[in-house]
Order: sequence, then C-alpha cells, then structure tokens
Amino acid sequence: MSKKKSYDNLTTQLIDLAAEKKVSIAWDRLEEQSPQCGFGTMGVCCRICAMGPCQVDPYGNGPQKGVCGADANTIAARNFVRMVAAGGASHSDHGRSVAETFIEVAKGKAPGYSIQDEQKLLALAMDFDVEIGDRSINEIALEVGEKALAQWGEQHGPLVMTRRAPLKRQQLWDELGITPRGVDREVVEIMHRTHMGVDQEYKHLIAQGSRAALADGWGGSMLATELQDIMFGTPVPAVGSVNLGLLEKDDVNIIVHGHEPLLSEMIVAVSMTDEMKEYAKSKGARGINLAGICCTANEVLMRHQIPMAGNFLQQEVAILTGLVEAMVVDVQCIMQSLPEVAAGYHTEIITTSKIAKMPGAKHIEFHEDQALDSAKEIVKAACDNFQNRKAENLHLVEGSRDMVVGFSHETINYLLGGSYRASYRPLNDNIINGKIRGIGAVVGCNNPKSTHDEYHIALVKELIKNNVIVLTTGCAAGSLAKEGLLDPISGGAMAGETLREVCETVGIPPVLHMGACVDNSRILMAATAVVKEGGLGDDLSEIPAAGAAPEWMSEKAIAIGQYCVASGVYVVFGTTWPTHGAPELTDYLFDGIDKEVGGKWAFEPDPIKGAQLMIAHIDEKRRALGIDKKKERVLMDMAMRREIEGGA
Ligand code: SF4
Ligand code: MSK
Repeated sequence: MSKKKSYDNLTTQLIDLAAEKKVSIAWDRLEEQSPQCGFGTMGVCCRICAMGPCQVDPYGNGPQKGVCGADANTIAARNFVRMVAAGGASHSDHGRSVAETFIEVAKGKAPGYSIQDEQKLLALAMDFDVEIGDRSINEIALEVGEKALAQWGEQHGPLVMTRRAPLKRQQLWDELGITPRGVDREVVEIMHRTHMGVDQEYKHLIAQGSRAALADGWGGSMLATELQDIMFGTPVPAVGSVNLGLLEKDDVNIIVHGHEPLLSEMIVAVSMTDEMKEYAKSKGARGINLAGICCTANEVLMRHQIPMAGNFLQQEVAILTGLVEAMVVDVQCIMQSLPEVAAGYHTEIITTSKIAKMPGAKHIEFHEDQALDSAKEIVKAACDNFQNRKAENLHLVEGSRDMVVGFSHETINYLLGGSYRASYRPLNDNIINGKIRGIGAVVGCNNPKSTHDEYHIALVKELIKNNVIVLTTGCAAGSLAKEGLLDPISGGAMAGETLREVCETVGIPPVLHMGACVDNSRILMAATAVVKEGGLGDDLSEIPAAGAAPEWMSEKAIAIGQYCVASGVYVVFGTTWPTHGAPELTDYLFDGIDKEVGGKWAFEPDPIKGAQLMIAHIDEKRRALGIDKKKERVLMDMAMRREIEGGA
C-alpha cells in the first residue's frame, strides 16, 4: 500500500492546495490526533457508567477488568453492538422519513412528489397483503405506507420484508431467536442490554446485534429503498460521470451532500426549471450545475444522471476549487469542518434537516409538505452567492470519468434474462459453468487512515481479474467509477477473460452500481434472487459470494456488515477493526459465528490479500456445491451410446 493520502490525482492536487493555504482538512486532523488511543482503537475502552471510563489492557500488563468487573470481551461486544444500533438507526430513521413522506404523497398532501413506479407499489402491496382490486393507486399507496411505517414499531415480528428471504434462512433466524422485530424495538433493546450491569455474555450481545442489524437490512433500509423507488422511480442503467472536474466555471455549482433523496429530488426538479435557470443568469451565471457527494450523489446520479463530484473524503477539497456556491447537506457523513473550510471561500454550507444543524452553517429547513418552495429557496440562495465568488480562490481541476449506473436488482433481472423472460437464470448458469466465479459486493466509505480510494480499487481489480463480478454501493462506487471500473469498456478490459465475455455479451461493466449505502438491501435482494433461481443452494450462505467494506469509517458499515453476516455472508473489512483488544470475541466474529449463522467477518489490511480471502471463500462455496471443476466433455463411443439408449 502506498503512503499517499489519495489515489485520485484531482484530490491530491487539492490536498496540496489545502497545505499551501493552511486549510486544515481530514488528513491534517488525523495527524493531529495521532497516535490515537489504543484502547479505543481496539474496542476495550468503556465509558458507559460513571465508575469509568475503564480500559482493559489487551497485552495483559495492566487491568483486565473494569470497575464493575466487565472483561474485554463484554466491553468490546457492547461497543460493537452499540455501533450496530447507531448505524442501523441512521439508515432506518432515514427510511422512516421516507415512509412518512410516502403517506403524505398518497394523501395528496406533498406537492411535487408522486408515485412513479406503480408496478413496484403493487408488488409491495402484495407483500403487505394490501388489497389491490379496483382501488386507486393513491388508496393502495396509503395503506401500503401506513403498514410500512408500522414496521418500525413492530413489537413481535417477523418483519414483513424478512419473508422475502430464502425459506431456509427464515427458519434459521427463527431457530436462533434472531428473527427481527421492528428496528425501534431492537435498537432500544441494544441500548438496554448494553447499559451497565445487564447483558454480559459476549455471544448473547452479538446475537442481539444480529437481530437489530437484520431489522435494519431486511426492514428499515429495505423499505427505504422500496418506497424511494416507488416515489422517485426504480433506477435503470444510464450513463453518468464522476469527479471534481465536473464542477463548471461558468455555472452556479450546487453540491448536494448527505443521504436522503427527499430533498435532493426536489432540488433536481427545481434547478431544471426555466425560472431558476433565468434566475441564475440574472446573477451572471450561464446556468445551474448540480452535483452530488456521498450517498446523495448516488441517489441523484442513478435516477437523474446528475454528476457525482466525489465521495466522502472529497467533501472538504471540493470547496477548495472555489467553484462551489452552495453545499446543501442533510444527514449522515457530513464533516463538521465544512463551515471552517468554507470560511476563506464564498461557499455557503446550508443545513436542511430538522434533526441536523451545524455551527457556522446557514439553516434553511426543508419541509416535505412545501418541498418545492423549500428547494426553490435553497437554489435561489446558491444563485445569489454566485456574485460572491473570489477570482483569487479559483483553482480549477480538470478530469472526470464516465460510468454506467443504476443496476437495481430488477434491472439485473431484465438485462440478463431479457424483458420477455426476465430471470436470473443466465447469471446462475454462468456461475455454475464457471465463467463467473462468484459475486463480490464491495461497499462503504473512505477513511483517511488508508489511502483514499486505493483499497477499493486494488481489491476490485483483483476480484474482476479473477472473474468475480462485483456489485457496489456508497462511496466505494465513487472510488471504482473514478478508475473506470464502472465503464463497460475500460472496466471490461480489466476483467478476466470469461467474465469479460459475459459482460460483453450482455453489455454491462464488470462492476455494477447499485446505489447508496441504504441500498445495500438491493444486494440482499439480488443474492436472494440468485438462490431462488435455483442451482446454487437453498440459502444465502451457500452461494459463491462474499462482501467487503475496505475503507469503512461509519457505524452504518458495521450495521451493514452484521446484517450481511447474519444473512449468511462472508464479510471482509479493511483499514481498522474495532474488537482487536478482545481476542475471544474477535475469534468468535472471525471464526465461530459462522457455525451459527453461516456468515462471518474477516479483517485484512492488504487489498490483494483481502480479495484473495474473498476468492478463497467463493471457491470453497463452489466446491461445496460441486461446481468447482469444469465438466469434461466426454466423447461417447458406440458402447456408451448403446448403454444409455438401453437404459432409457
Ligand atoms: Fe467501567 Fe463497568 Fe462502568 Fe464500563 S460499565 S465504565 S467497565 S464500571
Ligand atoms: S456516504 S456511510 S461515507 S459509504 Fe453513504 Fe459514504 Fe460511508 Fe457515508
């Protein structure tokens, strides 16, 4: 691994500029924080009661117990499942906002929004046993929305969406007592069980972590994706572009950053109106250029081909171009440093969520019932700011990459099987015949502790070179797109021969963009479709597949990882691992939990070794399915033919 801060040249140029201008950005602050606390890094610092904080010495030279007697495994397990709770709560609370808006849309009380994918609504109505008959779309949507929203507080379970999982998986969850109830209940139970003096057996704590993570993955997150698709349209493959070179010198540049498409969809709509275009012109600009960062970027990219300015670690450096009139943020993954970075620039940081404010930012609260008006106020504020641009602050960077985006699990179905016989059969057949060795899901953030983008890119290149098709979401997708891996031609050229052949035949890149981090539920659905198609086992744990979050930083990544593990998937994390100070717990997560749920975790700081771990797991699954060897073509002689005919 290189010691560079970023693998991306444009980001590197702007990191250098930040150093020159003495603007403090994430890498500088990491350096100031270093060396970081070893106890915290290894998960063995506890501060959940006022007898602490307590630290357990992982090397055996100091205390081995907290004041209350808690040992390293209990402390690290509590910290770990609290990460699951926070991560799952974040995704699922996003989902709750979507469900609430969905109900208002159905009631006709949210002007600007509409039901766009009626087919998907009807499919979801069937999941929820909502009568279709000759009822109007809005009537159906209202009942679906209300039943969906009730899932957050479902006290007994099972959650409706868990019925989409393979039957064998559902039975296993029941046997293990981890079939999820509503995410609100599961998260509260984690907070209760991790309070001082409650649950103190690490495996028992991790089981609740699984249950809460499943309530997010197969509940809050999955419903967020479903309802967003119904309201904003299910993504279909389209061409998009990525990187900071897409910011336009002559336009009002507005960056939407965060997670919830409720706001960004309206900003897209408003910024395309003649009224706003004229308004931008009246301020001296050519027009309005909208771009995204982080998962909001993925949302507007896959539905509207709005360019992605960058991923998580590019949020600060984007401001250093001097081209950004407004960075409009909502929730999650927004650095508090943004207003400070923007202080020497004209960029306005605009917070919009009623649950998230930042010191130094302008707050224009977004209200879904007046969505268009809120969006218009925000876009106008950006246009007004165009005149404040400072010529001495302009630092143009050149360069962007094209990519194909928008592979929902439904479109994979259509693409592979054709619109008349939509099916996962061709994918399964190509896995069975070995042209596609297996499926890798590579997701997650950036982290300044590892070279920005590098681990994602190196790992995925190794996977596709070995004929593993890759599904990607979140900031990982941004990293991979910048390297051309989401482009059928440049990406295809980096794929192994047989994977390339399949991709060329279907016309897809070897790395399929499936959306934002809340859309990892699409990956669960795609994997479930593979199981249901047949020939690759009866459960998610049996298919030749593995996941990775190489540059993770967010608690949401731990929640996603845990719902994948609890769904039977092998998951490799890079950069850092939060339980190293608790050897028994770590052994259990890496080698032990799989005996129960079929999936397990691994940690590997080297991308090539990380890819090889995934490939070894895929090969093991191929062996177990009996599809590891190429079937020899047997030339039959007359005696063999007579034997077959005789036996027929
Ligand atoms: Fe220390 Fe126990 Fe309190 Fe944690 S719960 S801070 S280990 S006394
Ligand atoms: S935005 S959670 S840095 S993927 Fe979803 Fe990116 Fe990770 Fe945030």
